[in-house]
Amino acid sequence: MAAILRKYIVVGGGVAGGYAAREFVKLGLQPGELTIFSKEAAAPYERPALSKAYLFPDAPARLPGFHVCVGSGGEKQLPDWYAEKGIELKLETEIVKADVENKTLTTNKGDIYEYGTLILATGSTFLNLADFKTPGADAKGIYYLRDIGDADKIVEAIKASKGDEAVVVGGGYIGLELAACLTMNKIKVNMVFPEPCLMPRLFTPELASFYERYYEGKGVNIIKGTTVTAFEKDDNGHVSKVLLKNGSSVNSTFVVVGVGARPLLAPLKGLIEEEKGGFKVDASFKTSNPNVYAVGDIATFPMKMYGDSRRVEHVDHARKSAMQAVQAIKAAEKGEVVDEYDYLPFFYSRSFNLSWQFYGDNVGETVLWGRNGAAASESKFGAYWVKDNKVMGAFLEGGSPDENKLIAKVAREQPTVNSTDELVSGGLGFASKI
Ligand code: FAD
Ligand code: NAD
Ligand code: ISD
Repeated sequence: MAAILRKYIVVGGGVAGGYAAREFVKLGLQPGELTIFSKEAAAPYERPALSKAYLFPDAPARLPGFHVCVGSGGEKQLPDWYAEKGIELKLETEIVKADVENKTLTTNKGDIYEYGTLILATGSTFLNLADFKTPGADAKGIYYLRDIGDADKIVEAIKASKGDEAVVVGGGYIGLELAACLTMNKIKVNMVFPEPCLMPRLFTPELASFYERYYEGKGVNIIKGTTVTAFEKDDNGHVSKVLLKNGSSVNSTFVVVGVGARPLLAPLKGLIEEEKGGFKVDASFKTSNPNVYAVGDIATFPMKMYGDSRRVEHVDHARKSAMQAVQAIKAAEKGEVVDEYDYLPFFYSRSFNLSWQFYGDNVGETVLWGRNGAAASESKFGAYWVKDNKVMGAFLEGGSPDENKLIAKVAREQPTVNSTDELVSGGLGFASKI
């Protein structure tokens, strides 16, 4: 079969795929030059909405409301947008085979495409408790969340729940956001995670104590320091009880699991150099193969600010890395080079009436401001991370857009501090002087 030739191919129609399309259009794209393949049935959308407004009991977000690029204030790219720009958007089409010598890709439908330049944007998938061989992990009533299909199943389970308690497994992003959404839907939530505090990859115990108390105040039962050892099923194969390592158990017919993600490297795995679990790329997101770029969750890129290399599973980086790769590709065609990617890490979450943002690197000593010890208060508070007298990271709960910009500036500029007292007393005022 003759291969279908395309100047550019993007594999993955998620956040990075959608932002790459916009950047190609912005920089000049001829009809027929670009094909985007996505396993999903929906055109690229802002994935963060799935663990937030999509699950709200009132006026939930639904497509086409959150197609990219609305999450960053851009135009909403409906399927017609791709057609109007002459972009072939092949939905429900998986790339199952790649040949980097001949620059070809094979779809699950048997079509063969040949690319000039390939951008890989395949994202991640959730870790499944069945992979850890947790007994009963195949029971009905256990949900995971990555895409719209998963979110729809959770919406149906919320509708069908009849006063039973739910268990949320994991104290990371999915755990935090799903515990809040289920509670908003009047479902009693038990949250189980192995660490001593919530969101351990970012929060210190002191910082976490605020969120833990807030969640408990909303009725969430937090069970820390233990894991699920097994799920019991009823005669219909539906989960009925969650057994924990600490010897206790929770009767529950509704379980949501968020125990981390794994980057999807297939079908290029083994054909391109890897580093730290992702495809190794340079500062323009070019992989070890000069015709192949990798962006978003799957890319391990040079973190210029910190002199190391990292893989980042967050939306801001997915958007920016996609734009950087397309700019680099277009520049190379003119014999030019783009500035190196110089990423300032940015993580955020929203749940209940809470909204926090973090910028920079969470290394060194954490200095909390705006709260007296562990006394829970809904007033504004934050934290700075200080290493070798430099402020490396900044966190703010409840900040306005302008205030969040201030803490981003601190993390970017890494000001020197002589004493942490000035951070505690200055709080946000310290940031406003930078
Ligand atoms: P994705 O957006 O996952 O897109 C990858 C796409 O590629 C998918 O459509 C997938 O089906 C497709 N694909 C994979 N393999 C193939 C193949 N072989 N052929 C064809 N198509 C393929 N980050 C934040 O910073 N803030 C948040 O609030 C936030 N909320 C989130 C909420 C949820 C529920 C989830 C799951 C993630 C959230 N994230 C958030 C993380 C963020 O969404 C991801 O980091 C981001 O989507 C990564 O973009 P990506 O394009 O690399 O991957
Ligand atoms: P995560 O890495 O944020 O959290 C995983 C959590 O799982 C850990 O904190 C730990 O508490 C828990 N855990 C690990 N092993 C466990 C076990 N055996 N039993 C019980 N708990 C266990 O991952 P996630 O929350 O699953 O999120 C998945 C992906 O989605 C990530 O890429 C994340 O960045 C992304 N996401 C991001 C946001 C956001 O940025 N606001 C929101 C939702 C999802
Ligand atoms: O970045 C985001 C985010 O947190 C969302 O919920 O993008 C989405 C959009 O705002 C949805 O419209």
